[in-house]
Order: sequence, then structure tokens, then C-alpha cells
Amino acid sequence: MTPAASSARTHLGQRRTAAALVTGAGGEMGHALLRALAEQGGRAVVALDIRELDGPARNHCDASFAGDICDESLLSRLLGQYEIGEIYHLAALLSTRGEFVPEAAHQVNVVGTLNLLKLAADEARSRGTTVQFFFPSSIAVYGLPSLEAKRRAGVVKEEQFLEPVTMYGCSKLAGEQLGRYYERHYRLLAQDRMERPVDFRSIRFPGIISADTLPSGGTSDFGPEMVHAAAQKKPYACFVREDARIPFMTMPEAVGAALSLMSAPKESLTRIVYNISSFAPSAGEFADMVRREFKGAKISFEVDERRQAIVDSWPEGIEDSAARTDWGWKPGHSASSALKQYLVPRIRARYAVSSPK
Ligand code: AKB
Repeated sequence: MTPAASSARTHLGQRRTAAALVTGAGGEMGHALLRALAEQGGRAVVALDIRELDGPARNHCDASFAGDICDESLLSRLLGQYEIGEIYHLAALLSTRGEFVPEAAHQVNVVGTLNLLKLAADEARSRGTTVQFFFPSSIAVYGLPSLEAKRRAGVVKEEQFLEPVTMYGCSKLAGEQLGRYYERHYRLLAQDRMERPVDFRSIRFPGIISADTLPSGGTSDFGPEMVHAAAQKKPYACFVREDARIPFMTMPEAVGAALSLMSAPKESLTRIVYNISSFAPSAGEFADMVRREFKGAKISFEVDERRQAIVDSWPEGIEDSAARTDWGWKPGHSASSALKQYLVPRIRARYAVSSPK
């Protein structure tokens, strides 16, 4: 338990420990966020994931639960033990996986989010104070109707083209709307309603590239897969065209942004959901940069038309001026510095590949 952990009593007189809750804690962003929260200190962290956490993730939290976010009895057990003041709700099925099991994606991404929002609202009522809720949304909420429209649109604003083509995109958009509802209108007609039980804050992330972990089940995975394969001297067949372009950022930038948004004063926030992005090379440009860093990297292009269609429906760039103005977002990297300063050194160390220069 961190020194800052404190406790409160339930109406039955049991002590509850004050904590932040991270769902999907065993995933890519979960690993990075647990580490960042542990480094920050000042709060106990409780992790929830469908699977048992691995050792490193477990070491970065105070307690971990293996179970389903749709299991209401598990959530109420959790609330019985912990006084949750802050939630980072990362659990989700991503865009590629979701297209094989769309109803399961709806269940996890929408029903799961609803369960967590209800937990936040119940907790807020029982404590009499707002619970903060972080929701990672995605560029998948956008749905450009054609490649021509995508090229014509260029950089898109938060409220444009919200007609996603994947269940993941639909469910992230639903999650944003549910969050807005729980913050502003929850139990609109109830006599005993609480004003703003949930302080909902969301970021639409682009594709995220981590040096430490590999994603699975996403459609932006071609970026991270390319660089991890090159570092391991494995050939990589990229599943999108060389001219496919979507925005990306590194995992440290993504986690840093989540923590900045969560610590921003509420009065400075003009939106519920913010776009952010760092760099947007085409797949071909990224492959060239990876080849320059990892001499001899074998990257080919074998287009999977269906996954390509998903990427074609996502914008080439997203406009993030509101995030810059309201809570000081600024990208930490260009594509080149992301590779040279973050990805290459860490990935080389990870796979213990010596520079073949
Ligand atoms: C995916 O590819 O599904 C995700 C995303 C862009 O949100 N990485």
C-alpha cells in the first residue's frame, strides 16, 4: 500500500481503502499507465483485467483482480473494499478483433463502460463527491466515406465525420456519449439526483506505438508490428498500402496526455472529448524510416483489402487545438524523433539487438 493510501468506512462500518481503479490493466496502455501511476505515487492503485496480471504489472499496483467488467458482483465486491475516487477505464476489444465478434465487442466496450460509469456514479453518491473517469477513445470514431473524402478532409475536427465503420468505433463513440450523459444528465428526472456525479474526461488516441509491448487486435498495429519485427530481424508483410496514412504517437506521450488531462483544472476544460496526435507518416514513409534505423530490415506490402478499408475510413490527421489550449497538450515527438530517441534504443535493448551499422 502506498503511504498516501487512506481509508473510509462503509455504512456497515467496514474500512475501505481509497484507491484509483485501472481496468484493462494487463493491456498495452495498462502496463504503461500502471508504471506511470506508481512513479507518481500519492494514491493506491487497484487493477482489474480479464486475465491475471503478469509480474511487472502486479508490482506496480496495490491489488489486482482478475475478472470481467460485465460481472456486476465483482464490481460491487471491489467497491466494498475500495473507495474509488478515480477510474482509468482502459478495457476494450479493438477494431480488428471486434469485426470478428461484434456483439462481444459491444458487450465489453459499451456494456462494460456503462457498468464502470454506474460504479463511478454509485461511488460518487455514497461519498458525496464527484468521481473522476478517464476514457480512452480513438480515431476509430471517425468514418470517412471514401479515400477521396479522406484525402480532401486532411486534418479533421472533433465533431466531423462521426460515422464509424467498425463496431469498435461505434462503441467508442457510444462510450463518449455515455460519459457525457453520466457527467451532465444522469438520472435527469430523479428527485434525489446528484449534480455531476462523474467528472468524465476522454482523449481520442491515434495509433499508439510502444517500445515495450506489442498490440493485438487493432488495425493501427501495422506501425508497431513493423518496428518490432525489424528489431528482431524478422521479415514483415505490412497489411496496408504504402500510401496509407493515419496519425500515431508513442506510448509515453499517450500516458502522459492521460495524466495531464486528469490533473487539469475542470474550469479550463471546454470539452468532454479531446483529439490529440503527434505524427502521421504514410506506411511507406514509416517503412523507409525503419529500414534506415535497422539496416537490412525486410518490409514488404501485402495488402489485406478489408483491414485497408478500415484504415481508409480513419482520418490522415486530427485537429488538436482544443487540447493544446485547454490543458497544454503538445506532441513530444515527430516520427523521426519517436524512432531515433524512443523506439529504436528501447526496442534494441529489449531484443538485445546490436546496431548493424
Ligand atoms: C485499433 O487499431 O483498433 C486501435 C485504435 C486506433 O484505437 N489501436
